[in-house]
Formats: sequence, C-alpha cells, structure tokens
Amino acid sequence: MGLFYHAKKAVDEADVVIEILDARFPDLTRNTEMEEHIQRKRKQLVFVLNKSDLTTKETAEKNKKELSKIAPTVFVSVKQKQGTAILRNELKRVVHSKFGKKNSRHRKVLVAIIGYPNTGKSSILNALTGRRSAKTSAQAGYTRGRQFIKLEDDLFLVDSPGVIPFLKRDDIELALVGAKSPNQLPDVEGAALGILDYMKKENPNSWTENFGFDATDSQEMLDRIAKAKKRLLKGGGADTENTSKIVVQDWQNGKIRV
Ligand SMILES: Nc1nc2c(ncn2[C@@H]2O[C@H](COP(=O)(O)OP(=O)(O)OP(=O)(O)O)[C@@H](O)[C@H]2O)c(=O)[nH]1
Ligand SMILES: [Mg+2]
Repeated sequence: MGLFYHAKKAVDEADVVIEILDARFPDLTRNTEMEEHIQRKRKQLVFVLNKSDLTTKETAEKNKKELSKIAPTVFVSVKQKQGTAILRNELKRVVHSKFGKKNSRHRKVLVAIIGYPNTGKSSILNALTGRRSAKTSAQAGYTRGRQFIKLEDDLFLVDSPGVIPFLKRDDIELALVGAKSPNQLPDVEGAALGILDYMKKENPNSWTENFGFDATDSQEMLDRIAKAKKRLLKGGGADTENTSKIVVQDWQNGKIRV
C-alpha cells in the first residue's frame, strides 16, 4: 500500500489527529486536502509547530496565535526538549473532553500523527512516550507505514508516513520546507538557488551571517560558496552541483538559517 493510503488510514482510524507543521513554514507545510478530510470525518485536530528552535520566539508566537483560531496549537522543539510536556497535557485535555476521564472510555483511543515528510512526526512520538519507539531520519520520506505505540493504558499514538498534497509539484518549495531531500530533487541546483533567494528575501544579511560573504545574486553566491568550500571541478570551475547538495542539506538540517 502507498504512503498516502497509510496516512489517510491513520486519520480514519483515529479519534484525534495531530498535524505536525514546520515552525518556520506553517502555511507551506499544512496539508489542506488532509485537513478537509479530517473535518469531513469529524476528527479533532491539534496543530504542532515543531522545530521551533529554528525560528524566533516572536515568529513562533505569532504563528501559534493564527493557527489557534483553527485548532489547539502547541509549539515544540524536540531538539531542545521543549514543549513536549505541554503537548502531552494538551493531548490528555482534548481526549478527556472528548471521552471523559479514563475509566469511562471503555476502549482504546487512537491519536494519529500526520504531516509533511521530515517535519518530525516520528521524533515527536518518541518525545511523547519517552522511548525511541519510532525510527527517525534526516532523509525525507523515512517512515513508510503506520506504527501503533502505547502512550498510556488505553491511549495509543499512530506514526504515519509524511505526505504532501497531490497538487504540490513545486520542487523548490518542497526542498525549502525539507519535504524532499537533495537526492530526491532532479534539479538540486535550482532548489539551492531557490533557498538562497528565500534567505536573501527574508533577511538581506543572511548570506553574510551564514557564509561570511555576500554576492549580487544567488548564482554568484553559489559559485562563491563552492570556491569557499573548495568544491571545484577538474578545470578549476565551481562544482555547483555538489555545492547545491550541501546547501540544501545544511538548510534542511538548520545548519544555515535566516
Ligand atoms: N532542529 C530540529 N530538528 C528536528 C526537530 N525534530 C526533529 N528534527 C529532525 O528532523 C528530521 C526528521 O525527523 P523525523 O522524526 O524522522 O521526521 P518525520 O516527520 O517522521 O519524517 P518522515 O517519516 O520522513 O515523514 C530528523 O533529522 C530529526 O532529527 C526539532 O525540533 N528541531
Ligand atoms: Mg517518520
């Protein structure tokens, strides 16, 4: 069965659905197709803004305020071990308000964890249970099926594969939000240039802050990064292909940021 099958099935089986968003790009990592499905099926939705260590507190707060108009929202950084206790409490609150206190439930309650590839679904599941039950990876598209993991007696978390909406075909955007790894991008150089353009637009000083120098445009910048990293072709020209892979990877890992 395909990845989408498992993600949709996780939603269908669940009582509560947690959608994990990237705190840097909440709008670009929302799967509105899936949200409509969640709404049709009358499942309770909770938003999690993960990787909030890669954004400022102000941005995280602003995004939380916006999303809270739609569904309960919690921001988390698995990396800095922040927000997971709050998320666990929020989850219990939502489950209790839906089913009453534990003893009156009489059946298992399932909480599905869904989201774009690489947003940290499996990491959040592990942070919630305090065990390394789900495998995680910097490679987008790592989780391939559903996995059920016990949080407490009759409360189970369901990990699911990352999915993107069917109509999302923009590789630059998917590279930007980390949903496609460098080896999944036919035009990795285009993606690197797109990321550099995004950085410049968000913060005009970001090239200097991250690389120690500036350039007039992203193509020149990529060339200069290649030379600074000594990524050169045989003839001495810049190896932009390999440099692009590094730029995309470093961006997705948060090693470079705006
Ligand atoms: N900086 C930062 N990185 C994180 C955080 N949470 C997860 N990551 C990293 O993000 C990458 C993806 O994490 P996963 O938990 O595998 O993400 P996923 O959503 O399960 O990914 P798929 O199964 O591929 O859809 C890993 O390299 C994690 O270490 C976070 O809070 N901050
Ligand atoms: Mg996963």
